[in-house]
Amino acid sequence: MKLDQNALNDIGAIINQSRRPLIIPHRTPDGDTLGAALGLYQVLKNLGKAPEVICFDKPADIFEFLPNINRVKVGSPQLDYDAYFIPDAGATHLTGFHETHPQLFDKSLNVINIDHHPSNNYYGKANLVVTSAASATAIVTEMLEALSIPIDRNTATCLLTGIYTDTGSFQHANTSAETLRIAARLLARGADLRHISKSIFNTTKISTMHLWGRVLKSIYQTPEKVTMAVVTEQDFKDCGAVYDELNGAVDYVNSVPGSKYSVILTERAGKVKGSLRTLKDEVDVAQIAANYGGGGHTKAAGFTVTGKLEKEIKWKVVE
Ligand SMILES: [Mn+2]
Repeated sequence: MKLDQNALNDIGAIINQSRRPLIIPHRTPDGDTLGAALGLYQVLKNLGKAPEVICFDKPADIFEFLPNINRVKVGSPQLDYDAYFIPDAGATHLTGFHETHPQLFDKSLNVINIDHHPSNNYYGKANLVVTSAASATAIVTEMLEALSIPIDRNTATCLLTGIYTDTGSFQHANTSAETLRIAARLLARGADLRHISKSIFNTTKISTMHLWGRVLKSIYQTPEKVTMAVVTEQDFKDCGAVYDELNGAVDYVNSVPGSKYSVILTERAGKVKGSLRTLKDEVDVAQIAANYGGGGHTKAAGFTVTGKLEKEIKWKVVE
């Protein structure tokens, strides 16, 4: 992975002079942003600093195994820290603080933007954006190595969690030889892969299973070979499930044979969200999502539009 040397120098300098850094994972935090945030938390603490982690949303229960997860505070930060790490936020609004805390994004503060999304607009004072990286945690790993900051066992578990979740347990197209080499180095430093895989992929709540049942039942394929699934607000209510519990269902929808790409449409508070995935080399779902004002990666993208879902039943006459 090619890391920008100027960005590395700036980040090294900011870390050196910082005593009280804040780490901000993106909202509805996933394994990558949390793994990066808590990995950074651990190394900064090991360096004798007093780091804090503040997130717009509460982390989902499946991340309870992550070292120091109880350090993640939910709320709105004061801007009196001397450094700010924002990992895995491909756009400023994904932090949840773009309107309330515009100073975070006008380069007046020591903001370190570490990300792998092509949509990233370099909003930080220092920007470590590597779009070829499988995850923000992979970039953090290489950054710490380049800065000669030791990675201990807890940090390794946090960082490997992000690589594990963003690659769909090393199954997605972003799993390169480099990704596996980075994962191997984290394993060598004591990362607990068994614990990660058990916590993330072999633990499913009943409400989640019920929700996935609704998703799977709704699957259909269009004549253009687009596999669709739909989840309404009522489905979430009926199952007692929250939005995060949808994670993972999209991979089932994407596994239908002959599918060009797959879309899950979900309804939430007057908005319809589309999650797009594809296993086809020649299909770029980021481009398709862009038609609806969204974006993302070539193999995994999304969009949000205002509206609600309405069922359309087609009738025909048969002899
Ligand atoms: Mn990520």
